[in-house]
Amino acid sequence: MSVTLTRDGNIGVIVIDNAPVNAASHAVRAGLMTALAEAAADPALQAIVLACAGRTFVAGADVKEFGQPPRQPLLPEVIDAVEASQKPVVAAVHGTALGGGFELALGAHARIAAPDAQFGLPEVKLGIIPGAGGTQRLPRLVGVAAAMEIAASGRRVSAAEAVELGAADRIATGDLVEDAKAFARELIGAELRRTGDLAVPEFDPAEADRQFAAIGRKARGQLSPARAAHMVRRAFELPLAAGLAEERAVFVELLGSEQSLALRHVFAAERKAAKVPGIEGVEPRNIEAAGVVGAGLMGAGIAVSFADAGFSVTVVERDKAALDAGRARIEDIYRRMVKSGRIAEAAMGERLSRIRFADRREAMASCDLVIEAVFDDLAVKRELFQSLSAIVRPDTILATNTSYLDPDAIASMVRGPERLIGLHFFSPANVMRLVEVVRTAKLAPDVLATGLAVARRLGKLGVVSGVCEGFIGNRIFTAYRRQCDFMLEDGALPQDIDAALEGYGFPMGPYAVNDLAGLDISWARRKRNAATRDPSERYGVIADRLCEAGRFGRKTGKGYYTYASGEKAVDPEVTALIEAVSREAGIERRSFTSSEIIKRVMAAIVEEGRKILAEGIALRGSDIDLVLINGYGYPAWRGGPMFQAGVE
Ligand code: 3H9
Repeated sequence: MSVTLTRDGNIGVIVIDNAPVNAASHAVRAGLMTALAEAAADPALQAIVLACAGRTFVAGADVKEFGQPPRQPLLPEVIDAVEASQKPVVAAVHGTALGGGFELALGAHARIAAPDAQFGLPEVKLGIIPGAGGTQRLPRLVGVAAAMEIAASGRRVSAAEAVELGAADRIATGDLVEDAKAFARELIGAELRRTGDLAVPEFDPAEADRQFAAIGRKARGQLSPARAAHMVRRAFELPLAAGLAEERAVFVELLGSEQSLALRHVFAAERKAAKVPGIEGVEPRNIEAAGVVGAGLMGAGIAVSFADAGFSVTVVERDKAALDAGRARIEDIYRRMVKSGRIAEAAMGERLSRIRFADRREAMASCDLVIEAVFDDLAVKRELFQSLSAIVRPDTILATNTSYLDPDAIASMVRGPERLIGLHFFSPANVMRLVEVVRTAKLAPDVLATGLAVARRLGKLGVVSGVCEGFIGNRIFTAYRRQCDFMLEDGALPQDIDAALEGYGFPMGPYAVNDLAGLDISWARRKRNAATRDPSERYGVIADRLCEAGRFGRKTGKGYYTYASGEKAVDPEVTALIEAVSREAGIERRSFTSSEIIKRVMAAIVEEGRKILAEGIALRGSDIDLVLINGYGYPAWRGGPMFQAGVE
């Protein structure tokens, strides 16, 4: 690690070099203080550029120091020193200026950004709020509404948006540091614009109240977003010094909170998930051309996800009609993205142009990776892969998106079974972040490494799973649903269970989710598996009864709930059906409290999780946490079921 001061005429250039992400560790903070003092004392220097070496500007405080006693100088002191400098300081931002990094840049007198730089205050995702002036300085530049949104969401802001909002001053057109020096020269002799001296612009308090309430609702039990938004608003009410002191107190309070501990576990878990024994140092294969077989709901989502990430994509369907339907589905996904403002019209055209459509499998011949997303039937998949493995190159990776079938049984049909991997996406595949990367029995290490690398390039989180029925996620979900179904028979109602889980922090309870996804798919699976079911095991029949009554969920207007009015509503018919099932089984119904429901659900999850760990299906408890959080709506701020249970 080093912080250096070099000179270019009358400009001092301070460069932070602390790989990998230039975190503001103690050494960086101390180094910055020394360099600033040296630049201040040097009469030959009239302005200062603050830049970083390597791939990014400071990406935040050093999270490894959290939980340790604080060491002087603290980051707020460093930023105060930057802001107080008598010589203009220009921050030259490339990569990601996040958290303490963004705050450091806000302390400078001007900010210039590389065109692809990004800014953000992701502290809320660690269960804390910015602790080095972010909530106090940002609203002085961009106003309360924008600052509340940025601080509460933790999202990244592009360089262009940062300039538009006023958080950055300009975008570099040439070499970033050279442009920053030129900018610094312009500021020599001019009055310094200290962010902290600016007044927070007036705002509409009623609008801010509405925004604040919406932030609280969206957080579903997570405290940090509302706390961050509140501190932004306080910037309007307090002088800078008082605002900074209050912000710091909230930061310190939250740093010691259970939620922050849990979210920091998730942060570490995400980085750990990529570290898989057996593939250390193994180079992933180069993937540029991806093929997707099947353009149903899942296939279309997968194709979009690859096109979004810059891959060239070939989509194959069995005939012209299915292909046209698939193309329409993909176009529809993009149209909705444009409509919601997530992408521009031009981006839609560009991404669509990366996708070509074909009704013959031979079109896959030049692909580096082919993923199948066809009907989940073993015979269908085995035939498909047998034929595909004769069409594609011998080094082309073949991936199945099966949810429940045995990928090893599919691999046995492939020429070169060591190249068949499971890539289990979650629906909608272009939105959901989780991909289970399924390690088949003969899988080559570099194919596994490629699976993880592709997931990462798609902007997704790859978690390695061994082969078992349902892999990590659906296997646990099945165990959890079983408990819920038993509770229905024992006395709870769907709305009780959904309310308990929503109260716990899930965005939707399991029965509301089931109605949305459709009850018929799992019904078909249960019928297929009926012959092999252990008759001595308890089996909940309510789902079957609903399906027999034609209640397949929202698409039929009724499932666990009724949607007759368009809105979800409790249906007395369902209550009667459930009570009848209990009666038939001779069960005396009793009521369940929310905490009892949660206890039973979590115990079921943890019990199945322990089995999964013992069998080596998941590498670590934290991988199971990531699957539940990113695939099933488990609230991240609780850290995950295994974290809660203390299972590593
Ligand atoms: C904060 O700033 C609080 C302040 O408001 C107040 C202070 C008083 N510290 O993610 P990657 C490591 S809170 C230490 O795989 P990428 C990471 O563990 C902080 N280490 O790379 C990994 O190490 P390893 C607010 C960190 O290219 C390596 O860097 N900031 C930190 O996919 C590579 O990481 C954030 O929350 C850190 N802050 O993504 C930003 N960050 O190789 C968190 C990363 O040993 N970071 N490491 O496993 C990120 O979002 C991403 O890492 C980043 C790079 C986008 C920067």
